[in-house]
Amino acid sequence: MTVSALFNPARWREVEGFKFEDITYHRSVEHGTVRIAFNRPEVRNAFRPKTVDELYTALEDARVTTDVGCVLITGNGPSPKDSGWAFCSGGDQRIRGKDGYKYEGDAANKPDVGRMGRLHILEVQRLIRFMPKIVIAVVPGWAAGGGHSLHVVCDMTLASKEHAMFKQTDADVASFDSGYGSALLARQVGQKKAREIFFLGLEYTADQAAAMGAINASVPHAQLEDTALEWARIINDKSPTAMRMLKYGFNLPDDGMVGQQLFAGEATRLAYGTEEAQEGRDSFLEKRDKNYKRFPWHY
Ligand code: S0N
Repeated sequence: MTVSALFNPARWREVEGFKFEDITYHRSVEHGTVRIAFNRPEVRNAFRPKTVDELYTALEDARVTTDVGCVLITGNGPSPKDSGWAFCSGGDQRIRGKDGYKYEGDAANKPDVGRMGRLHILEVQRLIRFMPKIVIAVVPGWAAGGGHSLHVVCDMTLASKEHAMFKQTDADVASFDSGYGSALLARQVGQKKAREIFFLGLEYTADQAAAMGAINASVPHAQLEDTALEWARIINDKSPTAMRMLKYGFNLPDDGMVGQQLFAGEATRLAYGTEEAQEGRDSFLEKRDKNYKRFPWHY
């Protein structure tokens, strides 16, 4: 089965143990990189609840796999209908219920209300944001609506020079991201530009997006995935601890106390490895006075 016209099967193997329908999930045969791809090209890779569940599952697997340092999120294509390319066109508008729940088919197929009564694409956004791995959006075509917001929340974005298009349609369909999708975008491209993107809903090419700092690079379409894999190789050669501290450091000013919590948690974890921390633990366990005198107050 052809995964995508840009996918090179010699460089990937399918990750075992999952039965996904709306996404594909592969691991590089060369380094600690996974490729997670929307696989609904006939609807410009719009996501339905099942898609989001699968995306979350794959991302969580990448998060807890200790020899994975980089995650590529992309969209398979082109569309069999019209050869159009997409990263993701956001929430599937065909199944958006007026009660806020999303389901397909008749009422009997409606999933458990408690489980689905939420916009769980936002949980995916938080997982991307908080996971201590570097996540790259690899955009081969349209990034629209919630798909646009997903690329915004990724650590970096590479896009097809010929086919990638960026458009924020949220206000057209009355389904809006007033969180990371807009506020973080404003941090990236500036307040005026971010407001233009949302308030006018204009279409931007990869070159235009790169010029405004919304993406890292506009890459010839045929080289998009190879370039992403090369960037991922470079990332995987770096110090994992340095990379996670850098990611959390970049996040911190915009993530409030949650950002501080993540950064501080990492600092505590690192401190646990010191003799000083071991003295604290051992003095308690040995029921003796603590003695930190041999540890300098570094300047
Ligand atoms: C992406 C666009 C600009 C591409 O235009 P183009 O190339 O002209 O292709 P089309 O002919 O328009 O599309 C090809 C086929 O794909 C279907 N399709 C495309 N996008 C969607 C979609 N999002 N949902 C369902 N179907 C889609 C087309 O209908 C067409 O099908 P056929 O061939 O059968 O006619 C253009 O397609 C476009 O503008 N798409 C819609 C983009 C959009 O508005 N997305 C939703 C925006 N909102 C969100 O994503 C929010 C996400 C979310 O879950 C959420 C979060 C917070 C609050 C609420 C929600 C929520 O939505 O519930």
